[in-house]
Amino acid sequence: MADLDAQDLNRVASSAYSDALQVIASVEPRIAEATRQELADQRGSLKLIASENYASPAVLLTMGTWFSDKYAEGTIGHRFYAGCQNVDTVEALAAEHARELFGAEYAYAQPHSGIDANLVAFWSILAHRVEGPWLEKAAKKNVNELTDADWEALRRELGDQRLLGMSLDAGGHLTHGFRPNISGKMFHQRQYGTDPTTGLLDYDALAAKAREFKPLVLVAGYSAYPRRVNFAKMREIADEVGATLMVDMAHFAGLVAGKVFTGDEDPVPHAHIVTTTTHKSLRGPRGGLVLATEEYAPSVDRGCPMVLGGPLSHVMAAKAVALAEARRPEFQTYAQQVADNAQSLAEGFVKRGADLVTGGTDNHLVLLDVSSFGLTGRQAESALLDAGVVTNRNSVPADPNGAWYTSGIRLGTPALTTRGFGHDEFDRVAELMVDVLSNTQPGTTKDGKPSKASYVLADGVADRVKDASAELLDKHPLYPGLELV
Ligand code: DSN
Repeated sequence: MADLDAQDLNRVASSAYSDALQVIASVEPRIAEATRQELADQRGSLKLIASENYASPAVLLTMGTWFSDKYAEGTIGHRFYAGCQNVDTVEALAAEHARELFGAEYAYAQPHSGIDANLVAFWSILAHRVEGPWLEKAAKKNVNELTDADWEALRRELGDQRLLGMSLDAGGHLTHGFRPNISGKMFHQRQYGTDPTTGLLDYDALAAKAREFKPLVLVAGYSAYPRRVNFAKMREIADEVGATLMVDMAHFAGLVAGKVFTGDEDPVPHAHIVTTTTHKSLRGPRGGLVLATEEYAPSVDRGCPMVLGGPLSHVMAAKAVALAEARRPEFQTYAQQVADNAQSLAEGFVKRGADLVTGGTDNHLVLLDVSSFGLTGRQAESALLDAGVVTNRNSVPADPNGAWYTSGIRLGTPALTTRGFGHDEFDRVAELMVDVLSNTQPGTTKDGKPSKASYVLADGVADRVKDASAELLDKHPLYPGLELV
């Protein structure tokens, strides 16, 4: 198998998937049919969701096994269940690949998702910085030895800690201290934003806020900020105020793995703890991962039982496969192409007069402000979908339309780059999107009032764009050679 090229692998995967779908159909044919349809839909649309990708058949097939049936709470070699020797192998390999790929001192492959990874990180920081010293002072080995009164006092102290993270509308994530999210409730939180004129991070303003607020945790990283971050500066700010620097690199982990982000832009040498998902630009299975320095490793290793239950062993196996793929030289070529393609996409919009947050990009995503087309993000997202362009609406900084309707459309290049799209194709994608948006008018409610949701897409545009997209997609098939029978 190791000698098969991608085309041959897809051909071999054809029989695996075709047979698997027959097995599924023997129990619930509608699920088999939906699975076939999902492949057809993904093949036939321009996927520009910045957080999505197409994992390889090797990664996908790894998830469909009997590892799914095994409980394995605990850590490698120290499980609460018997018979975990193969799960130990899998988890150790996932951690080894992650450490080698990212140059991390320690890796923890158990989190099921990004929010799980972030919760593990938060509680590891609290355990290391608050609970540990508290127990030491009380000369206790663990919390079970505390009196009820001491336990209550420790709980109050754990609940009295501060977190500073990037605000959602500036491009941060829900889990970076957004008040409705658990991260905004378990910590006293403050948020930093971007410069209102440039849309860029203002490190001086951030440092001033950190000095005033003195957080225990400074969170860096983003879901919708189209620029690189200087993590060396972030670490300086964290050190000055005594904060732990946690970086959530879920969106750009592929660019770190692929050595596009190096030096000050690589979070791993600068942060105390780095979290990520494995399915976005990293192109693995849906899941989470935590990297840490030796100092934080023992507390991260307590992710289960601190935050997590049984790990998803089948997904950890797929993480190991995806991380092994990301260690290959061709992944670096892919990652560079992701960043180059984002530039092409941004330039394609700018030269056609569209308005981009920060004026461009230097990572994998572009944030298009659709208010210049007279549309909300919701209207733009829907009109684009009618034309076979899959995006997601997103707030822009200080968004007048709020987080539901929004004024932005977030676009990313990881998925279509996996299909083989390059500079010219992304320029054409920008052209097609501008065609849709400039031919869409805001609609009205049933009472004739202006609506933020309804829209009117001019006749013929959806078909015109779908035909043009089909030409691009046909030249770059998804899973070429994979045919279901
Ligand atoms: N839902 C992910 C994204 O789209 O960025 C983050 O959680």
